[in-house]
Amino acid sequence: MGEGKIVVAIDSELKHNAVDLARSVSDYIYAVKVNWPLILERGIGIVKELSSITRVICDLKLADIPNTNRLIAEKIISAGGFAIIAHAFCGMDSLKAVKFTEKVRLISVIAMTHPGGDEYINGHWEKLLKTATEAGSYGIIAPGNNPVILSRVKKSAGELKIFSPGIGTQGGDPVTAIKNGADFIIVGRTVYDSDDPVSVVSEMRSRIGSYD
Ligand code: O7E
Repeated sequence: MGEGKIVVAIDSELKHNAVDLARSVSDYIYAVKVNWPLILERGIGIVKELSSITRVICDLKLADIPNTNRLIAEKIISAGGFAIIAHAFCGMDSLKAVKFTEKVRLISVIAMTHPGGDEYINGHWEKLLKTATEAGSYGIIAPGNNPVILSRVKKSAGELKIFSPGIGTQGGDPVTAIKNGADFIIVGRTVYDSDDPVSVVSEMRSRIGSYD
């Protein structure tokens, strides 16, 4: 398995087949993240396929009642997912239902990267962080393109791993995000829309190399 701080979000196969892409960049990355577009296209089997290449973070953005969250989480774990992303705003019981066994690595969303994030969720990150922590999260999602929130989250996050999207296309810079507290940066379009994903990822890895 590769190490480092880069998580590649594979949200589209318009340019590159997901399995080929994961294989080509696997030495430079920590994990791939799969979201609804890829799972709807390929089915849950893609999680198993990619798991033979690298860690697979399953970003289903679970945001439901506990029973439904747990049913989905069970499917993801049996498919071989490394971690599951869920929204913290549904509350403690819903998050705990995702972490139904010690085997689950739960990553909870506490703040977001897009402008709409400022309308609701980003004003509540402190409370959401508390819920995420008490639910037994392994990590949290905090915006890599928002230095103010990210650096505040870092000061309060304790042992939780911080995964930060918003790098590249959404304006965040990899090195700045890491300096502000990201343990891992999540990068999508900048990689999967590129003609040469290996160069993009290897250059990013060498830029952040001293922080690895
Ligand atoms: O902008 P890109 O193309 O680099 O893709 C970013 C990826 O991170 C994409 O899969 C998107 O769904 C995800 N993401 C955000 O962009 N912003 C957020 O606030 C949160 C996530 C994310 O992964 O959260 C998990 C819920």
